[in-house]
Order: sequence, then structure tokens, then C-alpha cells
Amino acid sequence: MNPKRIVALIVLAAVALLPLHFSHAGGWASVEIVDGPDVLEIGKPMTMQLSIKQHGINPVDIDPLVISATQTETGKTIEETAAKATGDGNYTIELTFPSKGIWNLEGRPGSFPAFDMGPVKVGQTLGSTPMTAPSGALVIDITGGMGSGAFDPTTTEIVAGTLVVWVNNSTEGHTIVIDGTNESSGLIGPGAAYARIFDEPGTYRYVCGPHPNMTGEIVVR
Ligand SMILES: [Cu+2]
Repeated sequence: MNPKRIVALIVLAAVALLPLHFSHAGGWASVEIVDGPDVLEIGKPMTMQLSIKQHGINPVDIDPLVISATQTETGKTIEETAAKATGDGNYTIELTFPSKGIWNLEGRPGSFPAFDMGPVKVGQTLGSTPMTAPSGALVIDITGGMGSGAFDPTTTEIVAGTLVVWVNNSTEGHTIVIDGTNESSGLIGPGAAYARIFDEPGTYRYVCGPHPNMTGEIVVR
């Protein structure tokens, strides 16, 4: 056990005494996708940069970091061990998705509880970067830095048929997962955007898969 590892375990044990904080972080250590391809292709190794964070904030190395991806439609699972990258808490994972669909990612850092990293969409084009959103569209900015992202505006009201464009102006990848559905944007990289038309009136709550503390709501009239 090297000295850095010992420090990490002591810090994690100390944080364990503050259970209220965990309900926000979703576990002792969060595993986030910080960068990756805008489009996840089928049958090709896709490389993603990951970060392990204690309490969702402080980067920490915890080995081994095992990443699994389960296809929601079929239950098929693939699993790989992440490679350590330069910098505290930084890892790289290479996953080859065998088929199109929604895959839910889970990170298991060492013996710590598994962390739900949220769903990604494989085999579809995502993440265009519109220079200007179409007129009449509602633009929601994704703001913030590492581990402190937010949707701006958080809550908004639109009329049915409005195009909503989320623009990622932050420094890490995020997803839009609509509550109560399997619908996910897939990873929206920094500088990329995701667009969706809301045709049906109702209240749509959504969350960022990798960052469960990032939530928003759209009321469609
Ligand atoms: Cu996020």
C-alpha cells in the first residue's frame, strides 16, 4: 500500500461519518465521465476519460476501477478495468459496445459501493454544436466546472412544440435523462449541445446521469 493510497482511505473513512453528504454524491466515491466521443459507435473501442471523486469533489485514486455497461433492453453486460491516467483520480476506460441502444454505466472503485454513472446512447448521432439556436427555441445553459454543474434556467415553462437546446458551456461531459423514461441524451461533451422538441403538455423533470445533483424541470403548456 503506497502512502497516497493510505491517505485516500483515511479521507474516505472520515467522510463516511457524514452520511447526509452521501445522499447528494450518490456514494462514497463518485465515478464520472469527464470526456469522451460525442458519438458512441458500435463495435469500435470507445475511449473515455474518467474521474473518481470523494464526495463528488476531491479527486482520489482507488484501484482497481472496474466499469460495467448494461444494455437496458437486453440486460447484456460488458465489463472492463480502467487504466490509471496522469493526475489524481484520473482513469481511462476503453469500451467496445456490441450493439445499438441505451447502456447504463456503473463504476466500482476498489471495494467501495458501485456508483451509477447513468445511461449513454450507443449508435446514434449526438452532440451537434449549433452556432445559433433556431428562433423560438429555448436554450438551457449547462454551466459550472468539475463536479459543480448546473442547468440555467433550472425551471422553465414553454408551450408545446418548442425546441429545447441544452448547450454544454461547462468543462466536463453531462447527460440529460428524462425522469420516468429510458430517454437519455447520451454524453454531451464540453462545447456540444443536445436538442429535443417537447410536443406533449406535462411536467418533465430531468437529471444529469453522472451528476445526480444536477436537476432541472420543464413545464410544457
Ligand atoms: Cu453532469
